[in-house]
Amino acid sequence: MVPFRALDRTAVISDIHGNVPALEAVLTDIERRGIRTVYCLGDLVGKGPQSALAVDICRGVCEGVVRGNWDDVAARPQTPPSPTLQWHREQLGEARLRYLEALPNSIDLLMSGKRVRLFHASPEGVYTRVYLDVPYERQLEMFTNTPFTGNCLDEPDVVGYGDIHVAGMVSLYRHRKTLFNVGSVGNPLDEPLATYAILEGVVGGTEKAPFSVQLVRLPYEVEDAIAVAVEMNMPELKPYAKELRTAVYRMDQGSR
Ligand SMILES: [Mn+2]
Repeated sequence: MVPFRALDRTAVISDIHGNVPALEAVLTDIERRGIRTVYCLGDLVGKGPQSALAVDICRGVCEGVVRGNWDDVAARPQTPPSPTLQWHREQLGEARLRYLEALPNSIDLLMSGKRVRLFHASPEGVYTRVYLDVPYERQLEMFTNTPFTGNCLDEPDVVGYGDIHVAGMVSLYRHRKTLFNVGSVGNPLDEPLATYAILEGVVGGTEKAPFSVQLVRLPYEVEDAIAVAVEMNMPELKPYAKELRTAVYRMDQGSR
């Protein structure tokens, strides 16, 4: 039998969107499993009521955080100003907005000899959305090096991302690549459960060793999260509450 080094586990969370009850449920679950390294793939803020607290918690807990589209949009003043965005910006305050603006685009790790890349939406930028069930060639483009990801020597073997709020995994076996989406902690649009991923392997290791991706979905107090939004008189409360309860995107509510 080949002796392997002990395996490390890394949690990858994303799309918290100011939902602190969901974030706390996920962080408790991570801690209970004895996992100490957490990365966050962006969209800490917006949509939900507690953006400021979500930023402060993630900043304290996460080894690395990348910028999402909501983080990017919240960081700049709008012309003309959107009242909803303005509400979230006021909760955050100037120092947190500057923190969000300065977040990196992507993070590269080496795990069990595999190059793992983590970003929010796609290698094109935070605003280019790619669903998991796009054609094979489009899935493959998620592995390209671009000015946004930084032009590293090698393309990644594994890509993990957030943005779509739908967790899942695709094997691009013809190219020996794995694409996974970690889902959303605070605004899931697949099942009304807080979702995140766990990577297991030898961190920094170039040797061949086991590598796995696990998707975790866990119940949390959805009604507590809605109650916080009610208490804070958050704008766009109704569609938010319905999304949390049903995990159906507000634009699709009529058709599903
Ligand atoms: Mn998002």
